Amino acid sequence: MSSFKKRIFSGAQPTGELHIGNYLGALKNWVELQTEYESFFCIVNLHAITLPQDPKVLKQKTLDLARIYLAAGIDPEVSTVFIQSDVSEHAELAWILSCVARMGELERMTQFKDKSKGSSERAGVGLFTYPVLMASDILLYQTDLVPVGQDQKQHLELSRDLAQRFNRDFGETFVVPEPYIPPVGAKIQSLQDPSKKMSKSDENANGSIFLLDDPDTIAKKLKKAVTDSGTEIKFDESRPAIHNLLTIYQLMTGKTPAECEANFEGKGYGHFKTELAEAVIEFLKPFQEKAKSYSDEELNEKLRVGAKKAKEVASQSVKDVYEKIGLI
Ligand code: ATP
Ligand code: LTN
Repeated sequence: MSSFKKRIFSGAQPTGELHIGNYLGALKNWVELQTEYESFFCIVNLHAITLPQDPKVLKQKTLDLARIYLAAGIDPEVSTVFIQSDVSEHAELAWILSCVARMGELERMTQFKDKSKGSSERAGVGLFTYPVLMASDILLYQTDLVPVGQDQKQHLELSRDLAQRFNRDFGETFVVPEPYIPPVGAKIQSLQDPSKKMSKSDENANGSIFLLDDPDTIAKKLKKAVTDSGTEIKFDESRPAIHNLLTIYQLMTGKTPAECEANFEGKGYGHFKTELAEAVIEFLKPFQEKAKSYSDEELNEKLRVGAKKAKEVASQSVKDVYEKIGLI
């Protein structure tokens, strides 16, 4: 591992099924950045349990997410890929940072407000302190850059605030991380409601295209996708449904916005949706084949190696923190 490279860290939760929003907003950029940076990609199973999970399903989903990371193009020979709970330092630093974070700043987190459905009486404490664990993930690796979708921006700001506060109170300890939010694709919207983001936790499966959906399902979901009034197929912010579908087309084909618009000039929505479905199916085909090719044993072995590498870095940070705050 070269020590000249800056670091990136990111993660996804092993809950639900990954959709093309997760891919276009996050994973695609992880893959693109992995050689330029020293990279750590984590499966954040401790974050997953901030909402109820079936233990057997969680275990399987954790391995399935590793499969998705690799199929998307993350190369475990280049990047460190691991499971969060295999590196106990994540939970250790989270406790320390929870003594640095303030109730007020956590109360302002919009994800907590959404996921607790406005009722803090019944919400788990872990759901409330979720962003502190996320800060721990990031700060442990002295991360420079965190590639995430738009929805994680507020959490990233909290991570920066906690790093700065800790550095101010105890002396230079943490790198203050920067978010990397892609200019296009940071917020892919639901196919059924373009005012909401495409989400794993949406009850309506027609709103999302999952990375492992078969061609028929993809074509059906796109056929049912809502459109706007008007007929032109153009990038127009005031027509969010078509804008969203065109963004997906743009990112899946690698065409420029002008090429995308030219491609559909004078064509109707039906034609556009068929061509979009073909592009998505074509794009996902090699990915789906690759995902099937890894055995559980192979994945477990790669994750074991990843955890070992991650722990070497994380344990240094925890030691430093313990010294700074007077625990050792
Ligand atoms: P949910 O989709 O249920 O809200 P999540 O955001 O908790 O799930 P994660 O698996 O933790 O999902 O997210 C992985 C990454 O995908 C994060 O960087 C997140 O910002 C990004 N992401 C999630 N939804 C979208 C979306 N609709 N468009 C772009 N990026 C997204
Ligand atoms: N909260 C993130 C997942 C996550 C993460 C991280 C992302 C947990 N720890 C550290 C980047 C860096 C989400 O996407 N829901």
